[in-house]
Amino acid sequence: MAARFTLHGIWLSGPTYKVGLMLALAGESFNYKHVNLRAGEHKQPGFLAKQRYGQVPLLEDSKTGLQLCQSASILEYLVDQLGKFGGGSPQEKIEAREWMFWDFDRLAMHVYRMRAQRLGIRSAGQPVVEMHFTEGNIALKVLDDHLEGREWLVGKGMTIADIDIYGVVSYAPAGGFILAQYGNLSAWMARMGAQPGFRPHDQLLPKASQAV
Ligand SMILES: N[C@@H](CCC(=O)N[C@@H](CS)C(=O)NCC(=O)O)C(=O)O
Repeated sequence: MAARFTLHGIWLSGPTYKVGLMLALAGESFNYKHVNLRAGEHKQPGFLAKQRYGQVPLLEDSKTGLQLCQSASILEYLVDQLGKFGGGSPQEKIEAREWMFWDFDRLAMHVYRMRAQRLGIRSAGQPVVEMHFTEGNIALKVLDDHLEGREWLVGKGMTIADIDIYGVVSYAPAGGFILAQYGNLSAWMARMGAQPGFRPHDQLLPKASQAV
C-alpha cells in the first residue's frame, strides 16, 4: 500500500527529524522528498504554495489532502490523526504543548545555532556564540532538573513533548554541549533510543528522495 504521508525536508534539519521520528515511532512508513536548500528549492513558487514560510519540514497527508508546516504543529496534527503520543489526559496534552512552545523559545535556537556555527553553516562573533552556549546550557539544565524522578517529560509515557525535544537535544553534542553532565537527560535519551521504531537522525533521514 502506498504511504499516506510524504515528508519534505533535508537530512541536516532537526525540525525535519522531529516529524520523521514521530512517524517512525508511530510505525508509519513515509515517502521522503529531499529539498535542496542550497539550491533554494524551498523558495520556489511551487514549494511556497505548499509551505508559506519557505522552510522545511513540509508534510503532505494524502488521506486528508492537507499540507502542513511547523514541526510542533505537525506533531499535534499527527497525534490527532494517529491517536498516539498525545498524553493520557487533557492536562497532559496541554503540558506537552507547553514543552513544545518552551523548546522553540529557550532551547532549539541555542542548540541549533551552536551546531550550525560548528558545521560552518552560520558564522557569528564570539559574544553571540557564548550567549548561545550559556543559554543552551541553562535550558538543558531545566530539562535535566525536570526529569529528576521522571521517565518522561509529561505523564507516564512518551508524548510529542519528548519527540519534539529529542529532535533538539540529540543535536546538542554536535553543537559542543556536553550531555554527560546532565545525568537525567542522558538517561531519558537512552530511554527514547530504546523505543520501538526509534531511529537516530543520521539513520532516519535519507540524503535523497525516496518512495516507500
Ligand atoms: N519553526 C520551524 C523551523 C523550521 C526551520 O528552521 N527550518 C530550516 C531548516 S532546519 C529551514 O527551512 N531553513 C531555511 C530558511 O529558513 O530559509 C519548524 O519547527 O518547522
